[in-house]
Amino acid sequence: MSIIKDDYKESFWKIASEIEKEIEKIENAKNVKEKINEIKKKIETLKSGFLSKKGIIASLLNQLSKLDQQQRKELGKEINEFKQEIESFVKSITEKIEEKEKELKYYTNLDLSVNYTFKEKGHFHILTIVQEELMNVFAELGFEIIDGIEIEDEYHNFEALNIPSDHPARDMWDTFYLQNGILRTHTSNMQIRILEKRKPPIKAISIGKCYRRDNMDATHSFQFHQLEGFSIDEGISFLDLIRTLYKFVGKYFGVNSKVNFVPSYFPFTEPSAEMSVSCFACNQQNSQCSVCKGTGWIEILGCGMINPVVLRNVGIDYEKFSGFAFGMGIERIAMLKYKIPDIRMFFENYLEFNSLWG
Ligand code: FA5
Repeated sequence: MSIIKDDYKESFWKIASEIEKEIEKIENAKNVKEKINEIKKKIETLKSGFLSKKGIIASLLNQLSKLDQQQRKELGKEINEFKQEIESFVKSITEKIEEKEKELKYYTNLDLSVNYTFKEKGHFHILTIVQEELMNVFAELGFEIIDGIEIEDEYHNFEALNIPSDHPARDMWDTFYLQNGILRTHTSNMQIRILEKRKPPIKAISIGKCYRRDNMDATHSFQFHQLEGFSIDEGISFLDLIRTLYKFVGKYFGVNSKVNFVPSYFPFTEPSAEMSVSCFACNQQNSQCSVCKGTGWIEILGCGMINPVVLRNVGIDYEKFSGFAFGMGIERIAMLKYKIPDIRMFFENYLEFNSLWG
């Protein structure tokens, strides 16, 4: 025979497991502090209901006096075991809720504001500064400035520029292929994009990032910036191109700078040339120079007269209009102007380097 009715045990463990569940989900409560207080009250009610002087355990123990010695011994043991279960549950659940309370205090007292006064102002990266300078020079020379896009399709990056898919020039302009296009290899795509919308006379520049499969060295990177410029009108000649580039060099590098033109080849210009500026690192004195590779010259741009095939591709009457175009590497220009010996310095994010232009 047992004087501990199953109902007592059942109702104790029912309330106990409800309290445990509530503690597990306490973080989801709208008001955690209120929830903690609510649970603490439930624990107190449970404790006094079972363990206080007028509680269930006390009343069960009272009933023992009516029984004989043998029954008292057996049932007394049973009641004590139940009492111990209750006490150990109350102890562990109280610890848990106190722990939650401590966490709550810790997080609500956290001061997440930082008392910090910025001593140094931010400033533009040297490549941004150079781009601004170049825009100003070309604006003075009468060029308008038009924004470009970096993710391009093969038609605008190659085909419209007279570089069909089997053309060997594609090898030197190999690039990164994306699901929705390619990363442009040069800013010459903007000649096509702009001329699809605008008709001559037009004189414009466009600046932006380009990407290539090139190996890194002092003057090459797989990611760099170019400035594309072009001018189309009736009667534009190669002389206009040379004059424009000389004016640019004089204004930007100074009138004493040495410039060299060599014939070159681009499918989208005919004739074509490359322009170099004398090497700032060795002043043309070191046959082992790593910057100019001992040539004394640093190539900064490709240029030429726009191929009539390109004009035809964008619906311009190539018998009436002619134009020149050029594409220069912004990093190379910045290296020359600010005597920066290695293109990698632009991208390595060394604060010491970046802050030189602060
Ligand atoms: C071109 O990209 C032609 N689109 C330029 C052009 C435009 C020619 C209009 C005619 C008419 P090229 O691949 O040579 O040409 O690159 C032009 C300039 O970009 C180079 O002179 C150099 O200054 C810079 N450049 C090219 N490849 C790299 C590279 N991997 N890293 C840094 N700069 C580069």
